[in-house]
Amino acid sequence: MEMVVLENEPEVLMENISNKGNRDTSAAPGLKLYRCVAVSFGLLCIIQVALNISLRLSLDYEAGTKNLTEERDELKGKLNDYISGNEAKIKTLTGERDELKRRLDVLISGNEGKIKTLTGERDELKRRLDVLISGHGAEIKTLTGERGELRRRLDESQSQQNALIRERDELKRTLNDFDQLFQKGWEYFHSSFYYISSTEKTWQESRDDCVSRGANLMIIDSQEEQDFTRRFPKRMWIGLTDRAQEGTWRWVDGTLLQRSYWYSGEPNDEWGEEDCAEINYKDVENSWNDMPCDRQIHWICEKKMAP
Ligand SMILES: [Ca+2]
Ligand SMILES: [Ca+2]
Ligand SMILES: [Ca+2]
Repeated sequence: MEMVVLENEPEVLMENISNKGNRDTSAAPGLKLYRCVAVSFGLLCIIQVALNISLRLSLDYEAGTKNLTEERDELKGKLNDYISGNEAKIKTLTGERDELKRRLDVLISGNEGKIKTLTGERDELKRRLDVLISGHGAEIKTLTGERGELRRRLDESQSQQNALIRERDELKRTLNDFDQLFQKGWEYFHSSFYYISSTEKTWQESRDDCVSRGANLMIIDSQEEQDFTRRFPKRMWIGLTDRAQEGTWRWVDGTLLQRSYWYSGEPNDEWGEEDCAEINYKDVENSWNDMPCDRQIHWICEKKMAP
């Protein structure tokens, strides 16, 4: 319809132009017609180009729209697929979760029962253990006491044994000493050994000899010892002297003379200096005499042994 209208327009236009030409100029009718035809053809060409452009644009628009629609639909389909896929997945996962939850509940309830049982068993064991421990505690206490007593007795026995060993060793030594002394001609009497010399020396030399034998000159401190000296028919030095202070008789161990056995009239300090004592008068109980210390006679040593 538009084209029809447009096709009629050149005639109107030409008429208008013709009219205008008539007003502007006074040219020939043939030229006017030619102009009209040319103008009309030009307009027709312009209109045709415009129509072609419009048609092209229309076709492009339709194609673009179609493409966009298709793309949209495709995307929509994909989106739906994606959603439906995810929904299925979520559904599956939800199902699996519910199943797991159910199994977990079952498991928990099963474990609760088990835990309850185990707790009961544990408590029972603990109770029995306590009983056992307390029972053993008493037993241990008793055993500890017995062990302590046994240890004490063992220690006692050990110390007794040690004492016996010491005693045995001491006896062995004593026995050995006895044997040695007997072999060297010593006499044993009342817990002492006595050595009676076969040679003669001064009082000091005699004393030194006794010391060299592990003894000293005899100290007479009992009636029995005094009687013992009478067995040997010799003049013998004994360990008594007043050299340090005249008239004050001391034994060689430093003790003062208490009980004495001087012969009648002795000590007389005869010759001005008689400061050493000897056994002289063997035929009587009181047999002592003071005599100058440098005289040489026999001597008697005494070695006290453990009683
Ligand atoms: Ca003595
Ligand atoms: Ca004297
Ligand atoms: Ca005298």
